[in-house]
Amino acid sequence: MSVTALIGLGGNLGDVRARLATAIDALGRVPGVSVGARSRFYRTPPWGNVDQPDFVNAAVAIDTTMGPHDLLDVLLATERDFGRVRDGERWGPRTLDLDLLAYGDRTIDDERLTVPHPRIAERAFVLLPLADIAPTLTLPGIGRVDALLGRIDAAGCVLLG
Ligand code: PH2
Ligand code: MG
Ligand code: MG
Repeated sequence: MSVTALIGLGGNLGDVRARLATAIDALGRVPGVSVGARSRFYRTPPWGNVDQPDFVNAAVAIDTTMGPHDLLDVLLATERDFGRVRDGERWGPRTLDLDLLAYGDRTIDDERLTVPHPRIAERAFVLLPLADIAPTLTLPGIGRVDALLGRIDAAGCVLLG
């Protein structure tokens, strides 16, 4: 049985766009993971801590036979493989961030994982790429991607050609 999971990708240190593309390829080589739809890439203003470089963000759909927590472990390991250092600074600069946005239609809330990602509805940098790959998806407890995107200000986010 495989489940479609949605992963949000981002980063703002170094050549992020190339790194995100390489990270997507690396995810596709993980046993039990196959990469489906990929969004375009967006340059987005930093959210949270605004005193840092712009981000590049994207999203991918994967089909996976892995459970959500094993998948989280894969995402964290992939972040480390691509130079991510967790220094405790919340919302600070990073080489690669891989967020599990949704896991099928499941809602999960435990000490390791909150799915769907709790701040999706506020974040153009998540919703814009998500709308490329799953505009009509309803995120359980949150809403439909295209409707959510219609409610927030995505000005300042730029599609990268
Ligand atoms: N990620 C954050 C904090 N702020 N801002 C943008 N534009 N894009 C991000 O991916 C991002 C952010 C924490 O994960
Ligand atoms: Mg994040
Ligand atoms: Mg993260």
